[in-house]
Amino acid sequence: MKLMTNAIVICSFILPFFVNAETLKEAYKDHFLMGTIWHGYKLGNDSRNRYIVKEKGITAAEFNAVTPENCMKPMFIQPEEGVFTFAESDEMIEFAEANNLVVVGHTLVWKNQTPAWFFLDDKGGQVSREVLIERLKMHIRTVVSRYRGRIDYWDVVNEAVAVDRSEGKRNQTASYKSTPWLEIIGPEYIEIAYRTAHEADPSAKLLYNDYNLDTEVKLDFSLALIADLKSRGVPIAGLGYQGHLFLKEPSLTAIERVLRKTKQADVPLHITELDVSVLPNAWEHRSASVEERFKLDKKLNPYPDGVPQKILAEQAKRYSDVFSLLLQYSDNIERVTFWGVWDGNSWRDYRPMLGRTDYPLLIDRKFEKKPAYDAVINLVK
Ligand code: 9MR
Repeated sequence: MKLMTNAIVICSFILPFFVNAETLKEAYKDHFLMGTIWHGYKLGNDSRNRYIVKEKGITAAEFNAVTPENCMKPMFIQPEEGVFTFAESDEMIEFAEANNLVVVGHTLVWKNQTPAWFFLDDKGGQVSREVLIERLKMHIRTVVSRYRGRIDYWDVVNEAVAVDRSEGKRNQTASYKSTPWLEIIGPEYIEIAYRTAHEADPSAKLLYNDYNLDTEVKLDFSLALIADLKSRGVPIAGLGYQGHLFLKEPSLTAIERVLRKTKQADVPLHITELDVSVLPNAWEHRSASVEERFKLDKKLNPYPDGVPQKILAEQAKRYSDVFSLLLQYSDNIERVTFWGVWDGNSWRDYRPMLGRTDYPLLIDRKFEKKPAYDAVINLVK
């Protein structure tokens, strides 16, 4: 009798876990990799992330790919010329290997989070083209060869294309983004970066990663850039569409166009930084003064103490619509990575302005699955 009671107790305790055992990576295993990020020791602006163990647990259970959120960016990995800090990246890769996660290196060449020394000479003036090319190559060679054979994909160049919207929606144009890389080296910096990364690790697949590819001129420019590089034998293996979405924008039509045109161009696609903000889009206020920000706060930060169920349901529907499209094009999609493990650690809370409370991911602030999680899993059940 006692044995039976024990069995019942054990079954009723364990069974629900088995019933709900399906995880994101298992549910999507026939379609694409499901990834998340390594937040590392950073939680917002705080460098003491008390939740890292919890984040690692969810990552190992639910995902099969991982991208470092910050620790591999130039300002962290080579803060001073010739001084490399690999400890956190090493730790992330060991964690990934122990848990069979595909590793995405992020990122080698970017405008942001690159220390000023790259672009300065010893007198504080602008560095010469030759020296900057050497620094670019040295950075890439050192970082990529350290992890040779252990990093599956690299976001080599990040966000190199800009859109000029000043002439209105109909007359947008895309061009190379103005950055010190472009100004000092010229557009060849892109080709040099891919060739150098390939030499340092011929087995790594090299991606070009950008946001707002749902803006057609930006998508077209990026695909033309990839086609041009490929035609000259530059090893580039795919396009990364970041996918920082809002509840209502961009439209599904614009998202679908990214999937369709990329497939037509025969360029494998990665969704690299997916999240769905439930807050108003505040990017136009990014340079707002503090006073202005206070005035805007309530409008731009509507759910500081909790998000209504109705909004979570809207978000679940949005995720479901987006994943339906991704499934339709899954033969050309290799990976979908979320930009965050849980709502309690998201860049959306501190960009474009500090102090908002967003709810963009599949797991909530109590580490519980949200309606959006169920919506994504239910699509493939
Ligand atoms: O999530 C990252 C955040 O912690 C950093 O402060 C920020 C700095 O610009 O970068 C965030 O990640 C970005 C990614 O590396 C590239 N695409 C846009 C992401 C969100 O800003």
